[in-house]
Amino acid sequence: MNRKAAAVLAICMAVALAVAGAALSRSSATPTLKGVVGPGYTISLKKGGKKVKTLKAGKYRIVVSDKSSFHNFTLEREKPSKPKLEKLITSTSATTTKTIVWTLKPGSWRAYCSVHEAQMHQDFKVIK
Ligand SMILES: [Cu+2]
Repeated sequence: MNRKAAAVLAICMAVALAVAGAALSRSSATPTLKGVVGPGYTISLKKGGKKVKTLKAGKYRIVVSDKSSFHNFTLEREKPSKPKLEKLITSTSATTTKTIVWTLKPGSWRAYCSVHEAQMHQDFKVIK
């Protein structure tokens, strides 16, 4: 085989591998968490209809339905606090549904509205 043919073959194999890899990662389902904030002073994060208390560390699809224009939905790892893992998923003024995919690492986590955190929060653990 000449060098050019070898290079073409190598490229074809790389493409085939990439396609197979994408198909694999799609078939291994990412679990979905559902967050709801508002319209009142309530916030929740659920998995399969149940309030999240403990999760296995890993990648999650997080779908947040923000039903209020004066609350937000924030997800943060509180312990350990470093490195900082915090995400404002829906902003305060927005009334929207937003989906993110995020890797949750082990620790103590909190879903909360940063404007009214004292009354609007849900704590949960992420374990290895
Ligand atoms: Cu709020």
